[in-house]
Amino acid sequence: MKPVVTVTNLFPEKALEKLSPHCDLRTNQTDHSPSASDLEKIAAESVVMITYLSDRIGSGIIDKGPNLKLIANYGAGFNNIDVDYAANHGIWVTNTPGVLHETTADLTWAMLLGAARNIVPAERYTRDNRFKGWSAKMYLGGDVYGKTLGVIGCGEIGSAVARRASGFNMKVLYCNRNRMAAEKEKSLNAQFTTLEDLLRQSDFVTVHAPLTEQTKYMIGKAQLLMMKPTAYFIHTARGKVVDDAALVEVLKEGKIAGAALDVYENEPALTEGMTELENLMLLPHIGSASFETRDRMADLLVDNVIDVLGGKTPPCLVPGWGK
Ligand code: 8YV
Repeated sequence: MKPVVTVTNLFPEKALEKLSPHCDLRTNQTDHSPSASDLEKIAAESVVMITYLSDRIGSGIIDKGPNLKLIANYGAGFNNIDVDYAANHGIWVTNTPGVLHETTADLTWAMLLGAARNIVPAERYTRDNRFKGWSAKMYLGGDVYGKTLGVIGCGEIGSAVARRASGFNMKVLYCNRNRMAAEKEKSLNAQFTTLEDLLRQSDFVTVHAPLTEQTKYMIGKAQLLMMKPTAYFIHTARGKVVDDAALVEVLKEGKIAGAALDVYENEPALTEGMTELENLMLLPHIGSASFETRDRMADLLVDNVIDVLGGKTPPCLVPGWGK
């Protein structure tokens, strides 16, 4: 009998083809995440679960999987999984590092430029046939070139965002749990600073910290109010790093110029007031959503699954597993 591998959501065909000779492959080719009780059933029959950020894999689900060997998360983030509980039960947890940072950095820049130059409201205005003549004050935004970029969390994605700033001749500030090596700082032309200094000095603040006990709600009203009134706030990391209600308040009160979000505190639900704000761009968590990157993520994930099915330790164990 081949080991059961279950994919809980849509997965690239090519990767499914690569995986299928190695296992009894069960797929859910819909974009509906399974309910908690369906996840329990999947855990009960699977040796490997291929999961998504929308699947909450806590102790209750893990307890239902006597044969579970691997939870392979399709993404770099893995805060949806109780990693310690899985590790204590001898279950590997993997993610997909090293393959999606450039794509997520591209989206971050699209959001930054879009927020600064009112791209979404201006496009809507034009599409709605409201453009009846040029006006010198129509959709004025903020300059990007030569300004200061503040990167909160300078891992793979934050670094890729910082690297792009040289093309815009920007000063780059960053804060991180650990300071980067001098060589890396030099190559990114980035200066290490405190969160407070970064917030006070930056024209664009972009968040790339993972969601952990330490980073939960690290950006609340007090932090947002440290920002310049002309500054923009970009967030493509994980919802609960930022207090969304506080962000809505400061945007409504005009305390900062604008914001762009790809992730939400209670995803997919939006916080009240968000949709009424013209100075807030809202995207549906598409940081890694390019054809090439989703294929790369799937391919890497499948390699990890094949290794585990072959009795090997997977190469992409999540940081902190078993610590
Ligand atoms: C994925 C992400 O789309 O990698 C991450 O952490 O947020 C996105 O790239 C998501 O994880 C899919 O499960």
